[in-house]
Amino acid sequence: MFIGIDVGGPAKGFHVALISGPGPSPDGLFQSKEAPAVVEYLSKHAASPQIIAIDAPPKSTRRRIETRAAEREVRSAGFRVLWTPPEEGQRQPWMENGARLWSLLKKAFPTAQIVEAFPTAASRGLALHASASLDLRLLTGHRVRKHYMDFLDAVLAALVAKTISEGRAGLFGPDDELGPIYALAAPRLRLTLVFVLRRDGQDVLLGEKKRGFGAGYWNGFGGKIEAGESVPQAARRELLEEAGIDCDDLRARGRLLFSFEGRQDLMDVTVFTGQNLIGQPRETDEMRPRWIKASAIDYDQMWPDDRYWLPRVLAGRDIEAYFHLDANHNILLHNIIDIGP
Ligand code: 6U4
Repeated sequence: MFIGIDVGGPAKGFHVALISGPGPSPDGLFQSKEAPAVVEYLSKHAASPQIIAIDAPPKSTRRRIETRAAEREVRSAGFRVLWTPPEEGQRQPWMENGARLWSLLKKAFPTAQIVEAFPTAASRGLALHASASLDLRLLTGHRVRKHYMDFLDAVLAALVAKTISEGRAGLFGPDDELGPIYALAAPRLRLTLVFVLRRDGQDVLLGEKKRGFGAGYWNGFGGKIEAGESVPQAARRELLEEAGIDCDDLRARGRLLFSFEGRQDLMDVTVFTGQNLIGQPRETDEMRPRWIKASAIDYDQMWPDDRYWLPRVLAGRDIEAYFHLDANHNILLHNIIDIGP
């Protein structure tokens, strides 16, 4: 039996998800504002839990002067963390709630492994090799809609618990003073992709990729971010290497996440546009550049996801998108969000 618990402040309380079957789907949800009620519920319905994953630290403050190692690692993986405050700092009510729950659960279930989880990571692609189906009948009850997001985080925490038992969970900060943080971590490859525009965006510089990943497709210019490089620095370096030009007004337009069927890792691409071209585009070993009318782009010659998101970027919108592709580059799942301006 695997249990995930989402911890909120006094108003929201605790959201609990149980996974008791062999699959990755929850079969029980529970909510209460009181930590003892959670223990009582679990004692009745989860008599021998193997792993309990809680999305709050075991203590609401830390002793050391520096921030927690596990939180720093989660942060450097690109995720927003809420820092555990130092002892003399301002305690956060949800962390106090969490610490109370941790100590009650340790007493009630001395043989269970109790861990800290980072479930909200699903939204940034940490959970890409995990999927669960949620039986919508579990969401019955006229007030439950208010709790959807918290239940989803509880389900994700329960999935973290299950993934730990399978040896597949990501572990951040093994030597952290309060213990490590577990997440459904997929290793990621950080990449850039630049579209240079001309005539106020009427023309866009595309290139035919001559070799390597995506060879044969027309695309913008970009590649892997190297160690020690910022994302915009990498974008300019790749533009120079692949098209022989520089651009000094690159602006990030969004983030694309790609995963592939049968592969664990994730491509995390930051997309830029710019207009201040320095130099003349020229063919390189990697790319054959050409100015194309934005209104006449042949999307059949590009990655199949491009038709979904590139028109938005060229129209000046900022986006976030996720695509899951099979080995033949068919899109199996997608999710596009217009984030402005
Ligand atoms: P090497 O060959 O190691 O120098 P590098 O130039 O560092 O490679 P590369 O060319 O493999 O990296 O980078 C892949 C490029 O393809 C990046 O600009 C991102 C882009 N890309 C990857 N998947 C894409 C997709 N599904 N749709 C898209 N661009 C994609 O439009």
